[in-house]
Amino acid sequence: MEATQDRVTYINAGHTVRSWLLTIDHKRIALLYLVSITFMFLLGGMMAGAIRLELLTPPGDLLDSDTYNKAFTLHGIIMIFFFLIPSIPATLGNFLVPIMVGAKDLAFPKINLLSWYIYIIGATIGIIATLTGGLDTGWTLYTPYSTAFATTNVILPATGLFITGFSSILTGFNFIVTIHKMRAPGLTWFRLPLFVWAQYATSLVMVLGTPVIAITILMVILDRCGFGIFDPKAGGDPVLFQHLFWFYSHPAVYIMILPAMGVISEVIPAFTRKKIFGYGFIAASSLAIAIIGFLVWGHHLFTTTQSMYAATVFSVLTFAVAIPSAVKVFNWAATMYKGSVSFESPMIFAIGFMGLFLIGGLTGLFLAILGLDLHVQDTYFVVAHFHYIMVGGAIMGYMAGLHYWWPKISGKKFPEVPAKVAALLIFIGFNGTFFPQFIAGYAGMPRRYHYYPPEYQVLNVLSTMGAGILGIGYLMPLCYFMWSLKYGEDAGKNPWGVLGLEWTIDSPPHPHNFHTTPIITSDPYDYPEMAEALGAHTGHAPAEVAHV
Ligand code: HEM
Ligand SMILES: [Cu+2]
Repeated sequence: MEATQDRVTYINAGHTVRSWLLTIDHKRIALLYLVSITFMFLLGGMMAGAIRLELLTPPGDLLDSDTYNKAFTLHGIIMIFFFLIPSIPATLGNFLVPIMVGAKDLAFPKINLLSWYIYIIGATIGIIATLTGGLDTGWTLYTPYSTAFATTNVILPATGLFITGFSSILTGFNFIVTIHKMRAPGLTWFRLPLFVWAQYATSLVMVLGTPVIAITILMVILDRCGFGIFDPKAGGDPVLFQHLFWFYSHPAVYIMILPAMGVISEVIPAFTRKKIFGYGFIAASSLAIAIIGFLVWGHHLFTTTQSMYAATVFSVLTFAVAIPSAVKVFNWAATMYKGSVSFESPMIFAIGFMGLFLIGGLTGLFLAILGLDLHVQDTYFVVAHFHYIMVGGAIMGYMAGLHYWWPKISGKKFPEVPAKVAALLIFIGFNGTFFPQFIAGYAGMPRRYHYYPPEYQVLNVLSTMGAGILGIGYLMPLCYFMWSLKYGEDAGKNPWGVLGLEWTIDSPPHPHNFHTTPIITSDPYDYPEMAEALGAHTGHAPAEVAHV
């Protein structure tokens, strides 16, 4: 094998800061995003830490109420808009979609760079807004609070969000065109890796949903200037805002979870050495989620002026959208059934994803029951539910993907033992943080208060302890990934011995990915065929057989 130092890779192709800031290589742009969103994750994590410390004791002793409001608002905004929405698509998606379709780059490399700059401009405005007074409306920016009552600066952060939305739209648009037009010869739609299908479905939601939130935010800005769209004093309707907000923000949940599902669909067959069970169903369920996801926003308005009949329809549709998710979980489990499962770190994260996402999904069904929602709406039950989806699900998937593809991205292996420890700490810390919140919420503890009756303290102490463990778990990968860059062994083309076009090229890849355009002659996940080719004794493919 050629040593990494001797050949041109996308990393050593240029050394100047300029060569990074003006790059149009999708792999370099993926790294620019990786660094930026990691910074935002740390920032949002610090806010979470402040919230948890405040909630350690019943009285509001650490943060006063105004500061507390700002802390959870900024935590939510940073984690959702500046970390989780871009996370998998902008890093792993940017890196892998062109490689997985056998192309040199995305369809519009310059637009890809533009979308990073737009993200940076939006995030910078968001940070300036934080430093100049913050925002206290909750990440949901509900009217009339955000329009008529908030004393903080709403217009500046709203402008930041408005701008950031365009980055999402451009990335989605780039992926859609790439997947339609740039597939290598022989790579038919039903030979695409499921990660690409998931990115495709996500991109549809990004392109169709994001303009709605952009316009809604613009309307909030206008209302603050006295327009009267949402402000009842001026003849507006505050509930209209909730409809528009959730028309985007429910689908946005799928922007966060679909890419993670795509990662899991790659990792499970890889470490089970089996063909994925029900390829067509998994691909179709991504599209079904993207489409039905647009029809359920009313489940956030069960306790508003929405009519009983509308609420019933939204309840039924919410149950319906759970079906394609369940199809996926079933198919992953069926893939593992009787497979030769091995427990490398990406697989541990993936199995963690399955368990946590299942709890998140099932508690979502509790919330879709009209009577039950009256009881738990705006309590910690809801906070626990969405963290099971977004952190237990989406971030766990992101972690699985980062670990799985890190050797490809960096060309280096990371140490397995600390990675397994991190996966376990994250799993334990996560459940420690958020499981008690189901109980506290069900017992009536409302969200967004910094002051609570003493009977909830035990559960809150458990939750804060869990958060400490979780925090350590999240910091560990940062350390061993950095360590691996300097001290890690060379990964070679295919360190896991798995199938997939990305594992046939160098690690880290050449700036053009492929030396010759690949020609695809078989289906993805053909592990049985691979085992046959190897005489069925190891089940692990050397790099040469890892064709698609
Ligand atoms: C990517 C990761 C995360 C996302 C996307 C996320 C998202 C959110 C959102 C949307 C809220 C609601 C804010 C609001 O009520 O306006 C929230 C609240 C909260 N989050 Fe997170 N969060 C993440 C990670 C964490 C972590 C790691 C912790 C704990 C260590 C945490 C602890 C909390 C707490 C305590 C609240 C306060 C809820 C309240 O008072 O209403 N979050 N989070
Ligand atoms: Cu929803």
